[in-house]
Amino acid sequence: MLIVALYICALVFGASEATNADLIVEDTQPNCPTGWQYGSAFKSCYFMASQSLDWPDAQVACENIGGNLASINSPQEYDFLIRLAYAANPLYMTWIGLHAINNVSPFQWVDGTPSNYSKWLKDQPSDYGGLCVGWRTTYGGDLDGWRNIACESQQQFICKQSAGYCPNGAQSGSSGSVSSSNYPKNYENNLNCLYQIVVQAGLRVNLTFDDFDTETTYDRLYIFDGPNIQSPSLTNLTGHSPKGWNDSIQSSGNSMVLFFHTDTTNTFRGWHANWAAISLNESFCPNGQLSGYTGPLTSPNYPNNYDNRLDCLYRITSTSKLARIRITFDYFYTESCCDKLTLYDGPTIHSPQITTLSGTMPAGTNYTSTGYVMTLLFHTDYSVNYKGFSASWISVA
Ligand SMILES: [Ca+2]
Ligand SMILES: [Ca+2]
Repeated sequence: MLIVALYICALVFGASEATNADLIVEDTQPNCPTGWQYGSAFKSCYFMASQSLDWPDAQVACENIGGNLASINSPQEYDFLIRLAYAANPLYMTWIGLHAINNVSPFQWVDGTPSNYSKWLKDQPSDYGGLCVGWRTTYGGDLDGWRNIACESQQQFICKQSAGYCPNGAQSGSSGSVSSSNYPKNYENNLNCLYQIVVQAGLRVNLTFDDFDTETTYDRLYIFDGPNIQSPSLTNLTGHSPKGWNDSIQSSGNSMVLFFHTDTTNTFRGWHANWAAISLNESFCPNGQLSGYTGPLTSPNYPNNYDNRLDCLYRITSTSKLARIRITFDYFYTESCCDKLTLYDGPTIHSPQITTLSGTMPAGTNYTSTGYVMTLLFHTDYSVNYKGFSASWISVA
């Protein structure tokens, strides 16, 4: 299992091979939330508020729905917005995002955009005006434009936020990478982005994250084991990965789908992962038929990490039929939820179970069979792997 803040334990089912017919990327992404006006030329969404507030409260109200008081950065944007503002508020001032910190500082946009463009009314800004900027939208001639007025004044206001765009989500081939939009800059609010990765039939998708940083609970990446979001869930991820986090997740078939949802407020850096097609045979078990009087037994690849999706069987048979088998672990470390070593008191996994081990154990922990054969099954799930285990077995009386 992947460990990022929250997860749900996922069921893994066999997935059928994806075909091109399955790979229809639906346009799931409206660019703006409901009620906001999309300005495609400005890659922005705008919301004209009907209530009247002072400037600081208006800014907070915009932040609460995912934006800021609007900046106006070009004559084209001015012309686009004046229709929207005038229609809702033809008689009074409308707050925009321009303000000054104090009497001697310049006017600046609250969203941090540069103030290269301005449309002040005649004789504005005034030394006798306030620190916040209202917009008179009664247009025509010199009638419309900006005026600095007292921030305590109650006005209607206009909010702005970046429009949401999903990256091209359809990927195929033998390797590639996927990330949240804008990565490593913050992703947008209101995203519903679909990513589909398809590799050659007979191969699987191995996805390795090197960064994950989203708003815990509210901004979440869902991962599915198949060609669409109806496929079985592998996991879902939200929150902030630990430093140096680097983990992989594998599909059981030749496709994987990711779906990234963000809510209306608070964005973070997002996530980035590389993917590669891997062979179904890449994970393999060592020869598990062990016999004699004594010998070593380790997890596959030890002391390197074991692979995902293993079911490795070990059968230890003592040469002496009067002996019992004692196994002693000098090292044990597996993913505690999901990667398990089960010991059976006999020749098959249908023999009575001695114990199931996962997580960590003190060196020297040992178990003994009642007869001369012990069977072990090492099962690992689709993600997160550690060093595994190192043990020795010996025939005892
Ligand atoms: Ca959010
Ligand atoms: Ca695991």
